[in-house]
Amino acid sequence: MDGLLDLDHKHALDRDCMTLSRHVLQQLQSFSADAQDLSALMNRIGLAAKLIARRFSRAGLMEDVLGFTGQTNVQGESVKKMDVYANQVFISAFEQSGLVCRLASEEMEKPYYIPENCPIGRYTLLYDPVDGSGNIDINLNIGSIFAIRQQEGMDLDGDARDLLQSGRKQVAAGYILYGPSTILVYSMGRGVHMFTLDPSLGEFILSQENIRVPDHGPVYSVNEGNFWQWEEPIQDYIRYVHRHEGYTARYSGALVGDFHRILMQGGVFLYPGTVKKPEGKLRLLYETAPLAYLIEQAGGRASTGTQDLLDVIPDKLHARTPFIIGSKEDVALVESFIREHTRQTRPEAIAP
Ligand code: P6P
Repeated sequence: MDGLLDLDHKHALDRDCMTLSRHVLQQLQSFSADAQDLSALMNRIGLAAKLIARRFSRAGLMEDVLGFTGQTNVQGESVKKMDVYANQVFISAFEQSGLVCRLASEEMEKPYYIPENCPIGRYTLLYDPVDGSGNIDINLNIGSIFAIRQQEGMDLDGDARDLLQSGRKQVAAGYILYGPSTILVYSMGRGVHMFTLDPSLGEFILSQENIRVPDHGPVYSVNEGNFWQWEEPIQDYIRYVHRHEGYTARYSGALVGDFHRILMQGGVFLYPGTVKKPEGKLRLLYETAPLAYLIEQAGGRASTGTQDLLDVIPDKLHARTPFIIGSKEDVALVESFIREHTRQTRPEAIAP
């Protein structure tokens, strides 16, 4: 033996060494300054995830962690203490990083600028720091969603108009799911990859590469309590899955967990518009567009019902979209109900 490990042990060691930052460099097949920046950026997101996971894991034992702040955010939603904490974690993780000039968050009306980063840091981080915060106080799954875009132009007046572009401008996107284990799923346009936090190492270690969503799956995930608020074609789709074998309903009330199930097992998640709110509830730039980027990378689809989600151009930072995402056959089935309804009611609207 020349002092080298046998193959089994070496494979195990290599696996434990496939961290997030190393995987990014492998994905980009480069050690250039740009590649190093993106690797460092993903590593900071991993740090933010670890800090948030740590807080969640001890929330019930610490004072002043759970519950509401008494404030409402730009969305008009009651803000939880964990929302504020997690939002700040991402800001703190990127200060003095030289990587990210701006952060746009569900919790902040305007983008947050990190001036010391701006001359060099050309990236913007868009994120939902805690998605599904209603689940925090009852210890059910929650998530964080993120997208990375390159800053275009100087944004001198600080209104970040260059962010109002389609989701195809995303450089990378992903989410963290705080569940029985903490996992981080991301893509930089070369497939979808999953990392599992190894608490003994304090590292996210690659656990699954090149995830592909099945072309069809049994799950439909939607809040059926909104049934009577939906437009007719969505109601017709729900009646269809009620009457046909092979479908099962799963809905946790937290987008990241519901999406992760669809990514891994197939099926479709819907958050449609309602008569009162035709634009739906979920926000484009830091919820639906990042997940749409991932699902397309995994071989699936995301739609507003009438348009590919990644082609939507927002008119404001916190724009919302109706959301249908998952296996391509299941998304197409939902769209077929919408198209049939349009054919019957507004035939002139159907492209020849
Ligand atoms: P509803 C959580 O508040 C959230 O933003 C998503 O995580 C989730 O998918 C959705 O809203 C749930 O909304 O109306 O079904 O409670």
